[in-house]
Amino acid sequence: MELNLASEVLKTYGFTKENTIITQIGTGLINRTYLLSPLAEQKKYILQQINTTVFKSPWAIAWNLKAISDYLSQHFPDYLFIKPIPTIEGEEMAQLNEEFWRLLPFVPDTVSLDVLTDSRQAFEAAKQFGKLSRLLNNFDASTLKPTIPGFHDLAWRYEQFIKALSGSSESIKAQAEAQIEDALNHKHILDYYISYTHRSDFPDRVMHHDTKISNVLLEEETFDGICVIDLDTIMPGKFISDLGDMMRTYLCAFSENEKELNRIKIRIPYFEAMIKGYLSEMKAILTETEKELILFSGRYMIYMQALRFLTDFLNGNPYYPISYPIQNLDRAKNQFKLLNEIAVNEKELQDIIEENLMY
Ligand code: GN1
Ligand code: MG
Repeated sequence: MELNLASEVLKTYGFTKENTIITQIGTGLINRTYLLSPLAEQKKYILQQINTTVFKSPWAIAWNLKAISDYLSQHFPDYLFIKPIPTIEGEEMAQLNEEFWRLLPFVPDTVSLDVLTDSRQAFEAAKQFGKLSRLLNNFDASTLKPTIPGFHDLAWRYEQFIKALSGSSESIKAQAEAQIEDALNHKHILDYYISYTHRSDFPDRVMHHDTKISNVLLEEETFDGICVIDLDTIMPGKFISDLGDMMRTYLCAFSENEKELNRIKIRIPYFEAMIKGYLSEMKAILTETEKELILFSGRYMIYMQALRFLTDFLNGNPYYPISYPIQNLDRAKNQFKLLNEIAVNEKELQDIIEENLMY
């Protein structure tokens, strides 16, 4: 972080550059995150710059977090909700010129993982995300603001893809020919989704919208789930967003960046643990329609992410940072392979779901 800016931001929170150690942490693609260790305190903090290209109205994030945190502290005072620490002037965020920063408490004795190495981690993480939605079941989701309009709207993502397709050059399209075909061939996922959206028992709920494993803090020795973090995309959505993104990111031992496609396989025990963890919180409140869509949630999120990577590639990579030119195309390939793995294992996965819905 630029030195001048650093001291301005720190001052807003009552720290100085001289008495605070700052180190960059985190692996997210969107926000920049720093660990702040004031020399005079045991406590540490997380300082994060909000990416305003992605989050065009940062105050919407602050609004949502305040509304949810007020509700939770009134109804579930023991729940650990990581809300921003106000500036010394009492603001929810620090605004410096066009930049937005916020300070969060660092939760000691916890770890955040980048990959799951044990199915129990899938159980613990899924339980944490399920718990957040369960505690907010009676909270009026419509009072929240969309922090990214259309974020998990598959119809909009598909439209963006079609638009990118018509705007890209023949040579780019030739490079992505197979993935474009995959995207078009899987449009039935969108049609299926649309056929459900008007059902009255497919409610908007409060969703986290970014349920990857690094967004759950686990106790560092026992690996018990402690809390969820990265709350910028908490907003109204369908339950398929959270469960689906867990399927997308927990089931394979390799991430969306893996290029060796025969490594993209589904770990069935992780699926089972994830379903058990999520249902341990959500089974009692999911509607019949939602229960029907459990496995579909994975298809929905994996397809959407494949479309997003492919669209970004066709557009010249304005959104997802890349370390080589065709990385977003490779990521799309990876996601289409994962989508195919869901289809290959469908029967077994659906049996697991049904078994766990029964008891
Ligand atoms: C982005 O920055 P990160 O890694 O938390 C993206 C998610 C994608 C993910 C894919 C705001 O999340 O929706 O699933 O990349 N977040 C936003 O890696 O676009
Ligand atoms: Mg995120």
